Amino acid sequence: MLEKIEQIKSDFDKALQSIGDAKQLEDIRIRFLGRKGLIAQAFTLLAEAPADLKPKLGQGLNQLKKEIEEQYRKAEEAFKEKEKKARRLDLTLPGRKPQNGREHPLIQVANEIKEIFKSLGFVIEDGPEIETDYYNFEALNIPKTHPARDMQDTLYITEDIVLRTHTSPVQIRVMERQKPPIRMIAPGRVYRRDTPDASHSPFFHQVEGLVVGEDISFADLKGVIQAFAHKMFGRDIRVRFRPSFFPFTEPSAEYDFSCVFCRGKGCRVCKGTGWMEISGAGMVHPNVFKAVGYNAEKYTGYAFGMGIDRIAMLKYAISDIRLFFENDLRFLNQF
Ligand code: 2NL
Repeated sequence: MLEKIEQIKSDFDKALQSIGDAKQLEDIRIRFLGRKGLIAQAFTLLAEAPADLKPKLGQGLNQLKKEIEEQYRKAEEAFKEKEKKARRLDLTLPGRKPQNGREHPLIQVANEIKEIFKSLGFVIEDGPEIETDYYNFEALNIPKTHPARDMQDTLYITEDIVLRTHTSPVQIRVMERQKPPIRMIAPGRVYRRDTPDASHSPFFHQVEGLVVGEDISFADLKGVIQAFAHKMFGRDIRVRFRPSFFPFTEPSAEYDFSCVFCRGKGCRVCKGTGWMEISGAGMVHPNVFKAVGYNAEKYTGYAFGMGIDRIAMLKYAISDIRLFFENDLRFLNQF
């Protein structure tokens, strides 16, 4: 029994040497001082010891218990002190650089586009992304049979409510509440029912422009698009308009910029043509003016669209639109 007491003492001393964390400290407490620990066990054995030895053994055990309790308390204190020190701020350590957040490249390009149009006298307007069939199609002279209304192209919420497929409804709402002159752009997110690939995404970003007044002409439209091209991509960029058709403009055109990569010489990106398609534009159709209560005899106006994602892809030579929406920091950190 005396040997056992010695054994417990030396085991305890050894255990104290190896305290690495709070769990090990607690394990030692349970192993030696716990309700079923080694000391409690030794007290149980004491009951079976010969009567004449009991007082001496009892004294020894009590002594052991006291010693171990005292040493444990000290070890615990030392451990806590050590932990506290470890947590103390070391001002000599080199600083850790926090990762800076930044604007998403599409936001940067949208802001750049907005600033350019602001400098040309345009005001910025916005409106809902969830629209009625009326604002998205009907008021824009898009007939019920038009393919754009097809379930294939439009994301429908109900028969009458859609995710806007362009930002034109914003212009309709502005014209409904304001008389000409109007000189505005509507930037924002638009939705199409598309399977994503390098050039398609079910949502993307568009800026539409609208100017309405007396004697607004197609020449004004050409001048504004040209000014935009020069401010965005440089003075050497040329602009061309080709005849086209949209239900909401008459006449309608599509416009191209000379290739921003080869500056019009012809390269892989422009497929050797020297030109890149940008978007569409035209003179506002009289039926659109009628829908918003404007006198189509008195006022004329032009409208145009452009894709923010497309402009950003040209500006930064990005070949896959999906990169904008994956939020991969290896991509985003480059802007
Ligand atoms: C495109 C490019 C375009 C418009 C948008 C517009 C808006 C109103 C009235 C008339 Cl309120 N037009 N917007 C015009 C021409 C082109 O977007 O290629 N769209 C299919």
